[in-house]
Amino acid sequence: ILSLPPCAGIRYVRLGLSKQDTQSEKAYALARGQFATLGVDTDAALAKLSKIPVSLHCWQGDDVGGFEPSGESLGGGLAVTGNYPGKARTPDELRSDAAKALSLIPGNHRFNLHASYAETDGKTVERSALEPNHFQGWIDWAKEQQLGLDFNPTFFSHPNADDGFTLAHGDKGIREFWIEHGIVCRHIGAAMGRALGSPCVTNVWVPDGYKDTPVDRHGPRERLAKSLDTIFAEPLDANHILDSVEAKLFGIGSESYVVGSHEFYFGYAVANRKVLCLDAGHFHPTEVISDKISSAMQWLDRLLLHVSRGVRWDSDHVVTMTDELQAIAHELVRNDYLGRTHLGLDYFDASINRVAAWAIGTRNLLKALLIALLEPIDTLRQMEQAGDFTARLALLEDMKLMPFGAVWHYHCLQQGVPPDLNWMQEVCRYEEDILAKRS
Ligand code: RNT
Ligand code: ZN
Repeated sequence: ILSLPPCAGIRYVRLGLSKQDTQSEKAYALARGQFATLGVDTDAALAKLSKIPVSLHCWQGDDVGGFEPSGESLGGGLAVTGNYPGKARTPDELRSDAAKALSLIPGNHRFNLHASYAETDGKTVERSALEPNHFQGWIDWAKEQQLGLDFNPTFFSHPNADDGFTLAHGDKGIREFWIEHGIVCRHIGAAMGRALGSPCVTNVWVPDGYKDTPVDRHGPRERLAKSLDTIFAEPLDANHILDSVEAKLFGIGSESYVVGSHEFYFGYAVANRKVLCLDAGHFHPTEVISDKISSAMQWLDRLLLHVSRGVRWDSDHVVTMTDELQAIAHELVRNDYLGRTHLGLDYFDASINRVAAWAIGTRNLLKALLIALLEPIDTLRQMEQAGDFTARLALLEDMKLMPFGAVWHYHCLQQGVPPDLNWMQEVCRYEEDILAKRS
């Protein structure tokens, strides 16, 4: 056992379902019949599912490290735990790992980059001086892989962020450095969107906040608002870039006060017609974003979701098939919000194989969307409108054991992607051939 790679692929291979694959058409036909009885068209659901892009976050592949020559350690109150071998050390390794993950995920997706993943040929380029050409390698790769790109300025892991403040910093010079970073990143995002023919969601998240109780809660928020106004001052083509802003309740080192709170950014996004980013891990543990989506959508044109899984705190665990994940998917489908919602993932787990982490989280989000697309929503609505809450509850519960798995299995095979119990072998092989050889 000790000589096996950590992935223990040999044991997993035995779970392969080659026999069931040959019966998947039959299983799908049965499932299709069962859903049809409820008035649900499985073929239509799969056609819709195959068109929903998910933005895979580059930072799961290297523990939010990035490739700056200075190699600053992770800051901004973000923490990645674990030391699973094989983390990507170069942009090429990260691209190769991401391509492997994408080959295990049905559909056409996007890739979400941070400014700290610039390719500068080993030269130090200040964050305030980054240019689109520092991301040409990513743009070329995205073209080749037929991916859209999304982008984020990096307001952490930098000496100018060491005292916990960036855009809300009390020092004008430091504030201006970060404002400049925000401005150059919008141009980079727009260049990505132009090159790839698909708007690049460029998301601003800053860590600014205090560990302990401040006496001035107003000043930093006023400074943040002004900094954002300056960053967003130049109008850019919405066909190339969509600006979004992301709130947080607290972080490590900003337990008592976060400048960019939910109320702050909700107001900012409404007042300035920005995209609001809701991160599932950024609220009180009993608060859920699934209940915020339909409120936010009354006032906003578009949302960005950072689909994540908080465990006790904003721990960014791999997305699993939780009630909340399903609730999020139901909200998007039931209310027809998919066209106005950008789906991104945001978690970082270094204790497991990182390619598997991408595949597990993305596949789960797609499965949750599939479950939502297979809901007999018209029937449920009629029950609700008629005040028949007993029937509504009964049908919602009866739906839970419907044969979603057969539909998903068929979908994976149709899309040329290994189905459940078959994809992990690919990860194991990749680990043995590629990841295990990295020091
Ligand atoms: C941090 C935010 C933010 C980051 C990424 C790396 O709490 O969730 O989205 O996770 O920008
Ligand atoms: Zn996030």
